[in-house]
Amino acid sequence: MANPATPWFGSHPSESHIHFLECSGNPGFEAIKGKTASDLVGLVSCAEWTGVRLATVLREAGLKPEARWVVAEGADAAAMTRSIPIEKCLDDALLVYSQNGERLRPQQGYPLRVFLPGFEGNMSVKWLRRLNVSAEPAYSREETAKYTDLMPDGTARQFTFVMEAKSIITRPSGTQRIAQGFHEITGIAWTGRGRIRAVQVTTDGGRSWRDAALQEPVLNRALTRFRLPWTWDGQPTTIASRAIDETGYVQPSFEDLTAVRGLKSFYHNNAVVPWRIAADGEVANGYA
Ligand SMILES: Nc1nc2c(c(=O)[nH]1)N[C@H]1C(S)=C(S)[C@@H](COP(=O)(O)O)O[C@H]1N2
Ligand SMILES: [Mo]
Repeated sequence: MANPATPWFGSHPSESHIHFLECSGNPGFEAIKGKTASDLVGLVSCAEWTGVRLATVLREAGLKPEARWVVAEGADAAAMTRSIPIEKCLDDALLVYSQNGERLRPQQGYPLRVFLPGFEGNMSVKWLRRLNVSAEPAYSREETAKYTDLMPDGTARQFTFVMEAKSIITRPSGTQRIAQGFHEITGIAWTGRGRIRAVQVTTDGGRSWRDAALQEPVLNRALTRFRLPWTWDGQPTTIASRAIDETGYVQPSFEDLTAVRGLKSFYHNNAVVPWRIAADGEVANGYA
């Protein structure tokens, strides 16, 4: 890339979109023992990203018919390398140079990074220095030894790009303490497949679920706040939320997720997080 002080992208049409960015190791499968909401889903953020569509740049360069993957390489010591399917590259993939209205910060990939809405955070390669169009993926470290999902039968799922629907109650949540009486339960939900359609909340350990109110605007692939009024009667109970996205997909319980995935994998744990509320109002992780 030329001198970053004279951005080449000045002549290209730019777009701004609000999207979440989530590490697929958020929180892993062992880390469900975390105490706070941040321990459990702290590796997610949401920002307004500004940049040029990758499709614009690829079309300008010219794609051969056999082009199936774009391999993005970062300029860090690890030369972080990920293969992106051409369908995503020609869809909503961005080359971003700005986050929340200011130039990318050094830690976020200055001067330029890839941004792939809804895909695992690892693929949004920072400090981008090379894009290589190819017929095959690169099979880099980050898509073989790392960022694959070991299944119970010993095979591994590869190229699990999309971050599935997830939600968590942030108040009341782990290490907080509540008093008997009125509370507004609130939290965040998101999905890599589009918009959140609904968030259901249980206050009786999963026996019944009620629809929470979603805060507008509910944006595509963005954090969505939900709220539900609740009066705690002082009896020990468990509260939890589950997200439903616009495809109809329902966020699974940890039991349902691990029935399919087993306990050997690390990435892509989007299970429901239950918070246990004790008689003294102490809120703790329902798994731990
Ligand atoms: N070049 C490069 N890009 C990278 C990484 C990296 O180590 N090197 N880390 C990835 C991972 S694992 C994640 S989760 C996101 C985090 O982006 P953020 O620091 O802007 O939150 O960047 C991704 N892009
Ligand atoms: Mo990550």
